[in-house]
Amino acid sequence: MKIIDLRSDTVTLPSPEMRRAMANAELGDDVFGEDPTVNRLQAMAAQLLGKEAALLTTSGTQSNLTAMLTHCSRGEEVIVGDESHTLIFEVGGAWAVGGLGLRAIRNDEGGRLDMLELRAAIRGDNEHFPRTGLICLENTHNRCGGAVLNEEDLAAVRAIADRNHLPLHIDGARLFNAGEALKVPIARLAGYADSVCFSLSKGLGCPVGSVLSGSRDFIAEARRYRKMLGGGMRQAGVLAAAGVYALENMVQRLANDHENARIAAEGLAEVPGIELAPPPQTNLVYFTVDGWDLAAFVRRLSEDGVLCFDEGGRIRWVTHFGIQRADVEEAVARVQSVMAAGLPLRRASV
Ligand code: TLP
Repeated sequence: MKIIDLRSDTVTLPSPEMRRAMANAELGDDVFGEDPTVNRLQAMAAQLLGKEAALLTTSGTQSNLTAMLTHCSRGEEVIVGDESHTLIFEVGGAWAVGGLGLRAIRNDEGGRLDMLELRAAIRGDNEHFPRTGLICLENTHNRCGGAVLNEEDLAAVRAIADRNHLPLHIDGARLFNAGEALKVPIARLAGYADSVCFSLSKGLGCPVGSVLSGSRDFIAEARRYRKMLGGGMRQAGVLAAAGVYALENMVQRLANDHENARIAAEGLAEVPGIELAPPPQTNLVYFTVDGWDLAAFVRRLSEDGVLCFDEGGRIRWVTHFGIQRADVEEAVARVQSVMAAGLPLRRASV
């Protein structure tokens, strides 16, 4: 039985061509700034994002924490969405490592910040208050179903940031997916933020890495925090070569992931007892399953070779480089049979 792994786009394995690029990478010591492949990746990323400079980091988590530490001083608050990855899944690094407060305000179902709450959350100049140091957005938004923030959404937050002289950071772990969904170059989306990071290790198919970008001064300072966080990586060109390969070859294919997510969603919507929550905009498909304990449903599906996660009341499927159209069709068929097998029991109990 073929295992269909829909747990995350982080499970992607580097292709033979990407491995070849890694094996042949020209290397140097990146802590001395001497790794030509890292320098090339950073220059490419900065250009794609329309920023002055960029920095290879070990992970999205390290990029976001580095950005927060660089923008803020100890004791300040970072405004984040209450469904944001930074708040929920990054081990509280801002609190623990940075002495920063995370001030959570409501995300709507589209991953946007509630504008009234955002305005109210920005601290006034009063010695009783911590200072607000940064606003963070997430694009695409993981827990809001892979929702895309468009330019209007971004401009609205930028205007508030400007009015309050605050920097804006975008966790763009899946920013290329947003660019693909909106059919705009990612520089247009990045242009609203002072700093932006994107993941190499998700839809782009690299084994490791994330890239943080911003102004030259911001990145110079971010290098120090990356070093503090253990991210000074020496001959990191082995990893950067995968990134260079990905930026040249793996961006176009994200459209397939979105198409496969749409096909999965259409198939799932036909299965009695399954409800999409919400319909997908990119490569993440969330759904609820009527009549099942979700942990039991995930276990049952894994026995049938479909791997996925229960993300707090919803199942998440992620399409990626390792998943073809036939795989999502097969996964839907396996869900259909699990649900059909469950139905007679439920009918009997009515
Ligand atoms: N997300 C992973 C898990 O951590 C949940 C996933 O499977 O989706 N920002 C966003 C929006 C993310 O989705 C992730 C990873 C990160 C940051 C962190 O990236 P890494 O895993 O490289 O630290």
